[in-house]
Amino acid sequence: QVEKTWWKEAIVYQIYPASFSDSNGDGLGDVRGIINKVPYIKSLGVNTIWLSPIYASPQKDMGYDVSDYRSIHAPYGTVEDVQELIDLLHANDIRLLMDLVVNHTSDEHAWFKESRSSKTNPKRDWYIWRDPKYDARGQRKEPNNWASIFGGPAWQFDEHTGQYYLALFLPSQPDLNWESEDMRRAAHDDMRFWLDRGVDGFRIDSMNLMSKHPDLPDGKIINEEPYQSGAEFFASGPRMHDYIREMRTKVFDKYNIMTVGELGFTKDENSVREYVAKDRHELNMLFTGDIVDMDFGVEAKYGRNDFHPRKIRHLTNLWQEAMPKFDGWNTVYLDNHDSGRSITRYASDAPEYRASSAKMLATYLTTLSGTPFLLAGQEIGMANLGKEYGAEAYIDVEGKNYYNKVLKARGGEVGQMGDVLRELQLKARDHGRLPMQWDSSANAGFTTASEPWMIVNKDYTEWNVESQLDNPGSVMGYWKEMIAMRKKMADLFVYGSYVALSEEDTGEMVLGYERVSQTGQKAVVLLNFSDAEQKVLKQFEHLTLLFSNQDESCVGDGEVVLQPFGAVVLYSA
Ligand code: TEU
Repeated sequence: QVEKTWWKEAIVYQIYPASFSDSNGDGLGDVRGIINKVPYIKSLGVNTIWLSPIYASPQKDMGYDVSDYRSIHAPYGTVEDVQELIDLLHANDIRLLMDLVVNHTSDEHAWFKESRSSKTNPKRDWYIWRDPKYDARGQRKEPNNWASIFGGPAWQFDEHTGQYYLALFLPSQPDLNWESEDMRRAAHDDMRFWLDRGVDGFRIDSMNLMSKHPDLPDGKIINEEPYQSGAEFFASGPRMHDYIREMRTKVFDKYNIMTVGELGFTKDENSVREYVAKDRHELNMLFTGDIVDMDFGVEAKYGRNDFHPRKIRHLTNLWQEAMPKFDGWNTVYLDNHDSGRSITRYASDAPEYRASSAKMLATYLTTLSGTPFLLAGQEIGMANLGKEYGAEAYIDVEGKNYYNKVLKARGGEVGQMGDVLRELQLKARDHGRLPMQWDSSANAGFTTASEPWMIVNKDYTEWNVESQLDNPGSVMGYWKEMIAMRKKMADLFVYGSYVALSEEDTGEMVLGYERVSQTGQKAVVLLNFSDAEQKVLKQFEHLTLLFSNQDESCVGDGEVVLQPFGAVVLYSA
């Protein structure tokens, strides 16, 4: 029997602050913009918001480079505005999760400025500093061969003190040294600053990177590149779980909050168990990156690799079946601000299939065990920028770094970059950050400025909130019904057990599973991940149609006919 708690019943709506709603016409979203949209958010039925970082930041990585955890990036607003937002959300029974980015800071954070000022500064060991190495010819080298996740070396040389500092993301995002107790105490204080203001929890950024192997060994050589991943020495390192337990006992346990850890690189069941098994008392839930990586290349995100429904079957079964073994809990998500939109990547954004695809994926997200997370815009079927957009449309640092690296390797021949552009069109982080499409007016009603901070997808004239608001048949109408159903039938859809249907039962293009409640209610969910009709030849006795994104004639005697990207939920009480 699964224990009931509010965070298992949460339905989380992720807001990327720059792109949600601009209240003051400067082209950038802001806190006041979110405040203005609270009635809309409430109308969807979601009960929790995850807000990507809004702290003071030079914005080299869109706020994931924090220069002061206790103040707000001025164009977004003030701490008082955030307090107003928190109070308004609470008055509407909506909770707020903030993004906690404490694996690294900005190089403009006061801590780093002090740390880099001298080798004897008391904050020197708040970051990871090492002496250079020298090769046979006496050339200065990095302390090890690790690559930055955004390209290039993970070490940056600082002339002033003649040492390198570790920066796993951008050079301007130095990694904090969690081995320093003083540093940990300061981070804990900053967490309390927000919890004391009523924040209901944190999505913890790059959580499993906080503990590095103390010897910082060279990473395994896996390709010809000058720098190698090294993740085996910085992901889920030796003291990782101590740091989480300390955070819990010293900070989190004093509040009724929820925690969700972001875990890139940690993909095996046993490691995941250590973070979320109930008896470990660490995190409430986590994001295993694998579900957003299903079409990533073997070595790198932008390597070619097609999505196949078999992958989502494998990962869904893996995590749905794993969690109950250790009384753990998980998230259910397909989209975030770090990649392309799921409709484009895992279903279809072709005009004839787009709405069905959006609804089919909504069915997936709302009928599984785990806390669903949707990215703002998903509820109206927002998709990637189309193929008519060239490389210049992509402004995020991750995709740009990759593009420029390949361009250089190919001698600057822009004409030969078609394959890389295709990868950006699928997976670039820009797609997950597109301005919200509110209506069909200029710039989708996102801003009154003539120049929004980033490109607005021109499909907004057709795909926007206003056109779907009063339309029960729309993608938004479907999401609202699915969310309401999940809440109403929580014993089944939130707390029920999961039983996989095999590929033999459903055919390879259909994902199928059952949910069964304690009292014997049962749902069968069938999702067609292809653009062809699929027949599931199976007798589902006593089951009636509960929900579908296609017309009702789909259930026959001993067969269910799924239209392209069709979704069918059968039910028996
Ligand atoms: O992402 C962590 C991370 O590992 C990313 O590199 C992710 O794998 C990649 O973006 C996929 O394309 C988090 C945040 O979600 C991301 O926005 C930040 O840039 C990053 O941390 C650094 O804070």
